Amino acid sequence: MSNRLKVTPNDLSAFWMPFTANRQFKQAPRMLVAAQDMHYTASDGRKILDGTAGLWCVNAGHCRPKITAAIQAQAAELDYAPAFQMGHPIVFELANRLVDVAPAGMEHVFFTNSGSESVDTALKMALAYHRARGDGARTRLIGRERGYHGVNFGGISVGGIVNNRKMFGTLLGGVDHLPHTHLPEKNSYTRGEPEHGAELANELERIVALHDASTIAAVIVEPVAGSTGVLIPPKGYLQKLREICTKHGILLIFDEVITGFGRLGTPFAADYFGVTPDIITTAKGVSNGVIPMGAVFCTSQIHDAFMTGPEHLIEFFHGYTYSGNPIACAAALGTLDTYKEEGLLTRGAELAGYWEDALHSLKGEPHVIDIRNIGLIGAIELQGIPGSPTKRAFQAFVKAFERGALIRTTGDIIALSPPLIITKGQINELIDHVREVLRQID
Ligand code: PXG
Ligand code: PLP
Repeated sequence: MSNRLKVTPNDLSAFWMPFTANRQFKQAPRMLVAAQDMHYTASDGRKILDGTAGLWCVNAGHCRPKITAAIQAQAAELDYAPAFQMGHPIVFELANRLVDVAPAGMEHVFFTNSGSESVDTALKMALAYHRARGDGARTRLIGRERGYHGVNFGGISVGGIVNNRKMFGTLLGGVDHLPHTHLPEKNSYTRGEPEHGAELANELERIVALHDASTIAAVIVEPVAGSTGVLIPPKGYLQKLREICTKHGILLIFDEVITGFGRLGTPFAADYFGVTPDIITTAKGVSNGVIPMGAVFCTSQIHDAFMTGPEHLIEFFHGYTYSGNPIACAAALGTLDTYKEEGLLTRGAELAGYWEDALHSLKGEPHVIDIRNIGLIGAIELQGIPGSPTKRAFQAFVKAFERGALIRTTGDIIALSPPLIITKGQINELIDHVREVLRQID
């Protein structure tokens, strides 16, 4: 261990932590100081089994040698290069490699630094696409209740999580929302895709009837809603959404920030469900979470609509200082190499059945009211403590960390999404931790 790891921060006040109960955390901090493969090391030296791939991003596991080496070599060779009106070779190489693993039809890539930026990029791309085609009245954006699309203004506007929206004013105008697809009374304890609820896609027809299709630019949904507690689409739902969008000339955006890069046992959720959107947003797994990066994929139809007018003019007035940052590109190439060598983009399919059985073995444990799973994602929904929502799940999170497992909670739902390198033995270990925790909490 390097000396740096031995230093204990003695003043935690300067860092305003994101999505954290700052005052509570700073009274009893949980610190991670190192990581390797499936495990973190806590500051007291304990090994912590990573049940969440960090924040759904470390799909290849931690500190993988190819990724580390790629970053080190790139940092010493070309650290930064301007992204506007200049290029460097590996960003082009990476774009080609990404298009190769993306669903057929996704032929161009726009780079960002996060999922939130990918979402705002995709929304702007959709609006500008219609305008470039002379269909500039298409300005409305349709999201979904309980959707999470990051924290920038576009993303929270189309998103559907109340706490992420209510403090921040009027957001973007011209946004409407589909209903969420969570039907616990009909679909509890479903393994994989639920039977009931495909008809909820028809709500898009109602929204179209209200606003008229000629005013709607795009629909954005997570194929599987992650942050809001793992809501798996009912059988046929995404196909219906696709049909309705196509019928009305509305672009369909899949936000695959979580589902992209192997989480469901296929490279993308679009592959899993056999539904091709017009735009796919990604981040997280694109670079294994190691260096911030996001990537927005689109069809040639969208890209080519911009490639008109005088050739010396900028076609899309959008981009980030760090779009395609060379070190982030190197991390992503090292990540893609690791995925390929170890078959990680499809490994989830081999483990999904085992994962499903292990998760559902928690049925009947204290507080459990539903269990959901797809690919290498699982959710265990708990009965909340009356009058104190989130408290029970948070207790589970703290207890799990004390026992040596990192789990994630949202509301009173435990969400699990381990690195795709997890073994069957480690699946048992993770589920046993959760079982013991459920038996211990109030
Ligand atoms: N879209 C989706 C579907 C996401 O899941 C974002 C956009 C935003 O990405 P960035 O990189 O800006 O955070 C996300 C991110 C959780 C959790 O535990 C989920 C996310 C981030 C942090 C925690 O549910 N999803
Ligand atoms: N704010 C200021 C003052 C800037 O100059 C820039 C970029 O040049 C930005 C914000 C945007 O930063 P980024 O490109 O990293 O998103």
